[in-house]
Amino acid sequence: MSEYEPLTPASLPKRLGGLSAVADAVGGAPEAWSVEEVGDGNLNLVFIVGGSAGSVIVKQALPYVRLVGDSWPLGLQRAFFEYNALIRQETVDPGVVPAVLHFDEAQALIVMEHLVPHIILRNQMMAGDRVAGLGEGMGRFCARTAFRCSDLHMATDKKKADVALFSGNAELCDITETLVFTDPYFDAELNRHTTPQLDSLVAELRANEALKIEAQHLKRAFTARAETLCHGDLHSGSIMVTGDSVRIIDPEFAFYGPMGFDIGMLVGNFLMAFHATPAHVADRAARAAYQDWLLDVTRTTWTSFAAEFRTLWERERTGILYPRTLYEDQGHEAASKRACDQVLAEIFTDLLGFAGVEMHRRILGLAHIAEFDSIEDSDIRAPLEAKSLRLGRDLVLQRRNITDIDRLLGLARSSETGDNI
Ligand code: SR1
Ligand code: MG
Repeated sequence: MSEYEPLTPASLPKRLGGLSAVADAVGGAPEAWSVEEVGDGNLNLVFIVGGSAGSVIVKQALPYVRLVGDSWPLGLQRAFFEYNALIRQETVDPGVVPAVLHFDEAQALIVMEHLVPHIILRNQMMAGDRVAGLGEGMGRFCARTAFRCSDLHMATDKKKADVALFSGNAELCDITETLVFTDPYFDAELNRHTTPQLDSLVAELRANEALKIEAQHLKRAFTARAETLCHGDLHSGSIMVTGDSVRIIDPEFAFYGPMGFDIGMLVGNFLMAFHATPAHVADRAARAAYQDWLLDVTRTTWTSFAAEFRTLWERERTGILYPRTLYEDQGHEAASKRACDQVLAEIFTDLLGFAGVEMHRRILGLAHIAEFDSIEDSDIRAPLEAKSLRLGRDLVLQRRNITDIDRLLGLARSSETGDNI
């Protein structure tokens, strides 16, 4: 195989059956393999391939945006960036991402571990089911990738080479730059929202000049601050879980960006799940308990991030930034801790802003989330979406004044009261 050709369930066994990495993991004769296309994301083909020994996932990029169709062409190189992100994430936080079994750049395909019996976190949350260790695991992953892929830890030549490599993922960055930071704030062609119920709130947000300025400040951080390797699309559809296991998938949007980007997107998704819960958990007491749990996960995600980041700051600060020669080696341990606190405070501020724009784009832009879109009755959906829109606005505008996680959770709780659009 050299010239790119999309796989089909019928062609896959013949085309991949000769690869030992695949054949050994699947087992049996390729003609006997079961192949199912299960891609429900916005961009790619995803196949589950099963045989006598087990199963694997085959993910292949399509030359267009699947969500929109071939009217939106998209390069195939994202598979290369996803592969490169996966192998780095495996190094900095082993066991969290699926193992890569085979990568074919020309076919834009990755064969990887099939995570069984994991399901997408978004579906788990819509069912009102908990995941033990979710906040701890996600905070740790975000801290490890943020720290270990940055100038706090890496040799600067290697870090700069990675900045150069991932700067090639320009097409996918362009999607985020457009769909997250710009389109929600004007009447862009691909936008959609719950109408007519949200029309006046949407008009109010788009008329908010301060909000548009802040959204562009955040976009400038996204484009200019090549601090660390970000997953790039860390929402609840990029996380697979069981009741007590957390795995992270789909880093095709990987890029070098601000340390608060991934954790901010993630927190935005937890807060939207919090607002959507009344539509998915019928029993009043169970609903309140589940919303408490979501806020607890939000808290733990941040506290676990901060704790891990502090540990890495003490133990693994081997890069060019805040060198020990300036602090610990001079007996200035307190200054080193102060510097770490200041970096964490800056990350927290960014987190709030990125959470806010994520909440806006999932309600106003092209790519929505199932928590809201699956609510068929728009009179039920709209007030819940309005809560996320308002909280998102407050996070973007007030982020420099929201200095700790308790204040964020307090704002989330007060955004939950009242049913007005
Ligand atoms: C056109 S792609 C739309 C969205 O899907 C991906 O999962 C990213 O979130 C992107 O913004
Ligand atoms: Mg994805």
